[in-house]
Amino acid sequence: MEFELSEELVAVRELAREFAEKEMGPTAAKEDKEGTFRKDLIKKMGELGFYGSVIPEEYGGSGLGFLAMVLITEEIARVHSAMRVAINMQMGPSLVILQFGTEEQKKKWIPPLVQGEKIGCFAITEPDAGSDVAAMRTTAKKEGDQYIINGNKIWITNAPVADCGLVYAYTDRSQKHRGMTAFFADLNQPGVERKTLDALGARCSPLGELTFENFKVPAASRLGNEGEGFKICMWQLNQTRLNCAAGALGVARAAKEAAVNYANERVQFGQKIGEFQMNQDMIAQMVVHEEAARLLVYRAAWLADQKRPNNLETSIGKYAASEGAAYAADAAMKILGAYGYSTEFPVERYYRDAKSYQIVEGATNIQKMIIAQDALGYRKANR
Ligand code: GRA
Repeated sequence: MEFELSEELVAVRELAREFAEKEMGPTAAKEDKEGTFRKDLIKKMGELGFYGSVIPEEYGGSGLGFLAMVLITEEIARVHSAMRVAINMQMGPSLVILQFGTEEQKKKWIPPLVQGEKIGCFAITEPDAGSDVAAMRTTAKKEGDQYIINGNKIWITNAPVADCGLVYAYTDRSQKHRGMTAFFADLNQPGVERKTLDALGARCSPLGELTFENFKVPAASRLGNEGEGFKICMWQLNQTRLNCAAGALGVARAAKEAAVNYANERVQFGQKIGEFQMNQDMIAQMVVHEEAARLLVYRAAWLADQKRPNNLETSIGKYAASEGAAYAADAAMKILGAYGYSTEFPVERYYRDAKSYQIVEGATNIQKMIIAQDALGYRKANR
């Protein structure tokens, strides 16, 4: 078993770390308070190749792989978790088009997504379809050489700003999940209404609703065949889930670093508070949760780079990393006390951002369900 990263991967990680610390660190807190959308940074990250590590060179990527994507994502999330989300919005749609799209779709959409020139998104969730993806109500009706899409998507990252995105809808509801179809649509067209929504964390990552009212998309924007949408969606979630897992690692690490630094400086009752065993207990748990999660997330990425199934391993990694991040942020707040609770210091941001990882891309209970049902032999996760 090899635990060393290649020189190339170490260099990619350094590049992402330096970029995050220099270009995001100084302004992350202010932007978070104001909910600033940094389109310029999204472009810069594209230019540095942060979205293209899983995309072959012929479509503008570097082909470095999933482990590279995980390393980049962790470094960005450690400094500015909301900006990690941007990686998923550019990379996720690109990967789905690469896997299921026609040559024309690949050439048209992947390069501008990977470069950060067009802002991407994916529209799965609806008011009555969160964990239960198949319960969605959006429909796409074929009329001649186009589809007419009607429905309402909610909690969609980048809804207020996306140029284009994956849209999942039913072409035949009577077929249940086998009647769902995937589209990659230009969203700057009539029939798309947007509404911005606020949230507790990741406040620089625009969130909102997309309402489709007789939204006409050319039949050529369908991905795969009619009825393949659910399968495509599950495939997509397996990729984008890995990015979330890596983001959670970054937040866990940031919270641990803040707790360790503070415990080494703060003196109470005549000694550094790191000397108190109850704080050591929390620091030990933070370290172990984070390191265990990191190995699990790296393993899931490594499997993807070996072109081997990794649905189970991704769910295990995402569960461990998001719970690890939530534990670390909670413990850091206990160690920092009022300085943790204060909006003048970064730990409260880690705390708010950490919560998102227990919810997005399959909530913790969905990951547990996938893992347990696999272990019990009810439903294989890697199929
Ligand atoms: O036998 P079949 O042909 O009918 O196929 C079944 C199954 O084999 C069918 O789907 C197939 N399938 C899969 N195929 C390939 C299921 N899972 C997979 C897979 N991983 N790969 C139906 O299967 P089923 O198991 O009966 O489906 P279900 O019970 O309806 O749903 C499964 C499940 C609950 C796991 C699924 O719906 C799910 O993952 N839900 C969570 C939804 C989620 O993750 N939403 C994320 C929203 S987007 C987001 O959060 C953006 C965040 C952005 C950011 O922060 O980066």
